[in-house]
Amino acid sequence: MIKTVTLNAAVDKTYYLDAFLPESVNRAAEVYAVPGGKGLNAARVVHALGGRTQATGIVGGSNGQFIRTGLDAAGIAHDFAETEGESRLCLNFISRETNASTEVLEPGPTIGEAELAQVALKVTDGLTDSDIVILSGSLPKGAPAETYGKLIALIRQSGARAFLDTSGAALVHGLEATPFFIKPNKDEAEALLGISVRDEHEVAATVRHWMAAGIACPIVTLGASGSIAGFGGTCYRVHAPRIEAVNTVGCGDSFVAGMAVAMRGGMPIREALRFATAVGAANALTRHAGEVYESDVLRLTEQVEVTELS
Ligand code: TA6
Repeated sequence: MIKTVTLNAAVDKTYYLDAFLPESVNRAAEVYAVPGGKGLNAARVVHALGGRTQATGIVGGSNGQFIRTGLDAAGIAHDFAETEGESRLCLNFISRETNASTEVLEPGPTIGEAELAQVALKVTDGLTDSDIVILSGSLPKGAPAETYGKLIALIRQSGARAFLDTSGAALVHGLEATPFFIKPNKDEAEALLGISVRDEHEVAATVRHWMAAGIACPIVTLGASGSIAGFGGTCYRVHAPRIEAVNTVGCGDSFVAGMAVAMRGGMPIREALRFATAVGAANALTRHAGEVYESDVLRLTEQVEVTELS
């Protein structure tokens, strides 16, 4: 089982416009609304890749009901803690003229200790040492910065592997619980370590630092050019395939989902990195966040290069 935890779940609305002009009336040519938030994007991708998944986290109000209904329609199992507030909208405006994407993310509802206690029970319910739990996205208002750290400690007690995809203070405190997998980008890595990282060798040094600290699979993402990953004491340079992106929102979430599916399936690390990188790139070829086609993944996997860094 691959569980996903989205503590600040959203309705993701994507607007395609001929052009996106600030200080003007913009009329959308196309509008899409799907259950969103990084964890739910990851759940959709795990499901699309044939993985067994369950989405949990916190939802509320009519947007929360939309999220539940949307996951039911997609055939994705879910078990959320309910909050009184309204789950947020995350808006993405895409200009057809330039393909530029502008996101506006609402803060979402303020949650309390009761919701956090409820979601902790749902996260650990039935967990075994073969399971993976993906904890993704920003923390909602009211959730202490230590929230992910506490959940990771509970996950580790069950023997399952925790994949953490967040930023800022939530990542700093989450790291203290030694998750199995992290994927900060270069800026987040610099902020975490309080250093400036000039070249790939210095990025690799940060990956080695986190492996030495007990993170089994730390990855620093480098945007369109790929990533530098660590596993089993070895560092790898991963080169992403070149693609014509349609909508890049959700690529990071899809990459995490790909890594979880690969590692849950026992794929060797080089293959897992190629597969997950292809999944992230495949997400950019579709119009919606958290949407991939297996045919794209298979084709793109052949185009991903993984080399060992000495
Ligand atoms: O990564 C894309 C995305 O999941 C969007 O779909 C939107 O839901 C946003 O990120 C939420 O980000 P946050 O960090 O606030 O959880």
